[in-house]
Amino acid sequence: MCAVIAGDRLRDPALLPIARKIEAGERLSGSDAATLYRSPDLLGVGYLADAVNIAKNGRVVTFASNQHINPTNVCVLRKTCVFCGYARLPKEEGAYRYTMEQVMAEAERARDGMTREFHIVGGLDMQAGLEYYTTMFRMLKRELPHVHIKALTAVEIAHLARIEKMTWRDVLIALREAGLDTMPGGGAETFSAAVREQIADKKLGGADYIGVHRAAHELGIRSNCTMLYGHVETIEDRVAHLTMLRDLQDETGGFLAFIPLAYHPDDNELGKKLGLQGRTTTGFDDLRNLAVGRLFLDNFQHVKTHWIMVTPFLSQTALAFGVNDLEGTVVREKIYHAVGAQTPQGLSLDAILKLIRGAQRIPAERDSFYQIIRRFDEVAARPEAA
Ligand code: V47
Ligand code: SF4
Repeated sequence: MCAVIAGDRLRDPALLPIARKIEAGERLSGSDAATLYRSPDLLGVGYLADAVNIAKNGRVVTFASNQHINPTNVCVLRKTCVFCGYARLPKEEGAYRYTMEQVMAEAERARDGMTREFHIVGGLDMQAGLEYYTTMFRMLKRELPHVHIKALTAVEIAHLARIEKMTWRDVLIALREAGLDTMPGGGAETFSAAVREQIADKKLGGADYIGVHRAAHELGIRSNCTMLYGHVETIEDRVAHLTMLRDLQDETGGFLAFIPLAYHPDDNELGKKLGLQGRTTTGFDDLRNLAVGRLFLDNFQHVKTHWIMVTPFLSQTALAFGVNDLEGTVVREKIYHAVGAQTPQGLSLDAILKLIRGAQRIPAERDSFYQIIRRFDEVAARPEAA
C-alpha cells in the first residue's frame, strides 16, 4: 500500500515489525498501537504515518471554510462533565440560548463570505428540543441553501431522543428532513467507563456514542469522530477507544474523519483537580495522537488536526505526521476559548494557505464530504516562504 519504507529511518527496533506490517498492507493490532504510543522515536512514528498518508491522499492538504454556531450553552450535565468550561445552568451568569433571530444574525455572515458549512453544537438544554433544531435548520436552509449543516453530536441526539421520547433513529430522520447533512464527532471524550466515571459521569457512554453514529450511518448520514486525550486516560484507554472507532468504520464506512482533541485544563473543574491549570498537552503527545490515529485507523481516509486546540504552528507540523486536513477558517469559536485556548478565533484563507505551503504541501479547499472544490497549486512551496 505504501511507498517503500526505509528501515534505517527508524531508530526504535520495536517499530520495524510494525513498518513491515504497514508495507505488507496488514492491519495493526492493539499492541502495535500501544508500541507506537510508547516508542521514544516520535520521528519514526511520524515517518510511518506520513508514508501512509501520502499513499492515501498524496501531498494535498484540505481545509473547509466553516463557521461554528453554538446556539445554547445551557446544559443539564454542567456539574458532571468536569472538563467542560463552556456549559452553564439555566439561571447561572453567562447562560444563553439564541432565538432564531440571533442564530440568523450569526449565520448572516455566511451570505457573502466563503463559508460553506455551519458546525452547530451546544449544551443539553431542556428548553431546546427537537422543534428548536428543526426550525433552526429549516430557516438556515431556506435563507442560505448553499451552506452544509454539520450539527449535533451523538450526545445531543441522544438527549433529544430522551426528552422527546423518541428513538435515536426517528430523531435523526426528523433532523435530516429539516436539513441536517452530517454530524460532527464531539462528545466521544475517551470511551473507557473508568475514565468517563472521572470526567463525564452522566454522559452518554462509549457504546451508545457508537450506537448513535451507527444509526446515523445506516440512514446515510455521515459523521466525524473524536477522542479527547491528555487528561486521566491511559494508553490502553486510547487504544480501546480507537479500536471501537475502527470496528464501526469496518461495519458502516460512515466516518469521514478522525479528529483527536487535546484537553485544555483552564477554567474547568478537572484542570483544577489535576493541578494542570496553564499546562496544556505537549507537542510530542499531540503529534503522536495524530500519527497513531493515521496508522491504526487504516479504514479512515481523513485525519484532521484541530489548530484551535493545538495552535496553528503545531497543526502545520502535524502535516508531516499523517494529517491531511486542517480544521477550517472557523468564525468565532467559543467552546475552546471558554477553557483557555489562546489561539485566534478564526484563521483567514491567506493564513491557512501559508501554513500548508510552508509545510511543502498543496492546499485545497474541500466541501463537507471532502470533495475538492479548488486547489491552490500556483505558488510552488519554498522553505523561505514558510
Ligand atoms: O466533545 C470540551 C471537547 C468537543 C474541552 O467533527 C474540550 O468536525 C479540550 O468535537 N479541552 C466538541 N476539549 C468539539 C468537537 C469538534 C471540534 C472540531 C471539529 C469537529 C468535527 C468536532 O470539545 C467535546 C469535547 O471533547 N471539549 N471541553 C476542554 N476543556
Ligand atoms: Fe454539556 Fe457537552 Fe459541556 Fe458536557 S461537554 S457539560 S454535555 S456542553
